Amino acid sequence: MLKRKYFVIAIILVIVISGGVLVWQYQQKPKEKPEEISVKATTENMVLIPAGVFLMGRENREGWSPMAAPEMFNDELPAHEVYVDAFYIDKYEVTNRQFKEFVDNTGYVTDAEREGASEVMISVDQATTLIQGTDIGWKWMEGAAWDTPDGPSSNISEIMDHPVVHVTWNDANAYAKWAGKRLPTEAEWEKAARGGTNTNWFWGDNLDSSGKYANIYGEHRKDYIYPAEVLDGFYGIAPVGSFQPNQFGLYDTAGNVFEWVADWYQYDYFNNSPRDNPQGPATGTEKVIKGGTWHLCECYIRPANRQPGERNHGLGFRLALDAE
Ligand SMILES: [Ca+2]
Ligand SMILES: [Ca+2]
Repeated sequence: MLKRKYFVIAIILVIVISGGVLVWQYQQKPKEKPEEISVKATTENMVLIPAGVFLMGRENREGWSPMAAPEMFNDELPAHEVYVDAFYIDKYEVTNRQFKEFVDNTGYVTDAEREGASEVMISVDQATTLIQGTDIGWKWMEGAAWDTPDGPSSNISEIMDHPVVHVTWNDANAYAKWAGKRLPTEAEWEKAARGGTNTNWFWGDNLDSSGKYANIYGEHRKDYIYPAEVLDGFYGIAPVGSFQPNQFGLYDTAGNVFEWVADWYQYDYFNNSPRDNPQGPATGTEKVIKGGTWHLCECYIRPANRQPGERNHGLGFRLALDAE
């Protein structure tokens, strides 16, 4: 009888212990990774920029700064030779339509939406910080975000082909990962924007007929009237591809909206940057933006121009992809 009792206890123990082991094993099993939501990267509407060297930064050339003192832009110095591998880059700035597809597919919430506000460019009577010499200025506005770019009562239904704005570097990077691409490095971006030239702008050393190529703020300038051939005809952001492209077939590398690149910003980075495929400083606090924007002057739309960025009404991005 006693033997049988021990046998039953032993069986129960075995059952309990194996049950416990099974539960433990289940708990140890790595949680299944949520499926990465990403679209297949294609090179549609991208241009292949061949490998090779170019002159990065600003040479000492006349003609580029009727609106600003050159010393404001000394982070563009010295001009130096840089080699970059071949890469693809978008012909156009990423549009509201494209960004909406990303948001619709992923449920992504931008930093401006999470924080509830962004910096809007608005007529001077409503602005808190004026853009000198113009009829426009900044206002930190609650409810402004990528899909409400002029504030909470606005929407993007009529401007789906405009570049997306009010996006942070992190927002742009999240979009890039979803698209299976990446932000261009600063060197890649500048090489692409230069279109094979060393001149102040991709069309030459003087403003000349810049209204054909670039959306800047001539329409808002009040204390200086630009020549008619510099005026571009757009008071705000233009649909992407509204102007003549550069020599590589890229649109809006000069103006329309500033564009995020991958690199951290460092004022004197060109003093010690590597020659081959520079990736920017290893660390930093702000990322670089390139190409100028619709609410600033021509100084900012030179390919050499570089500055740290913060999300606002005049800042978007385009993407790059490694060439095989
Ligand atoms: Ca304009
Ligand atoms: Ca641009």
